[in-house]
Amino acid sequence: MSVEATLILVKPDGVARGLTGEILRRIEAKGYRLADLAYVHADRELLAAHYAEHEGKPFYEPLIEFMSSGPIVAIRAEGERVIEGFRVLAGTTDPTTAAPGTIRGDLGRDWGLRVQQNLVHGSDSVESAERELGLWFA
Ligand code: DAT
Ligand code: MG
Repeated sequence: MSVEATLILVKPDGVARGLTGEILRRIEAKGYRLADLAYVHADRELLAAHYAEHEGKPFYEPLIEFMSSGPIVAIRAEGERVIEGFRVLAGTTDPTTAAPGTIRGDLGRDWGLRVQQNLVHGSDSVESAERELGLWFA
């Protein structure tokens, strides 16, 4: 048994498009528990810490700008292997090629922008989850 906690974000595009409820529904339907939930206007400092691994990449600045463009819904989700499980629910990064049945595959749009506006974030490892939950739910 390996009950884990992960950080899920409904990004500004998801909130603006009115998809928060649909995304929460999919998380709960899978059997994960919504252990904490917050409506956040993220500042640059939080976003820089959150996306530190991507600093210097061509999409970094547009990513930070996009993530600060509107409110985010931050979720602490808990469940058996939820870290990997939510990444599977979310689908791969590029919404055009993300598999149908996933959040990004079903609902994501390719807007032709410099950064993928792909609706959700999910931590990618136990270490990332601990670090990111500490940032968003300090
Ligand atoms: P993920 O969100 O699937 O974990 P990531 O951590 O590699 O993907 O990148 C963080 C975000 O940055 C991603 O959700 C969208 C954006 N991004 C990543 N790679 C990109 C690329 N090649 N072009 C545009 N945006 C990108
Ligand atoms: Mg990532």
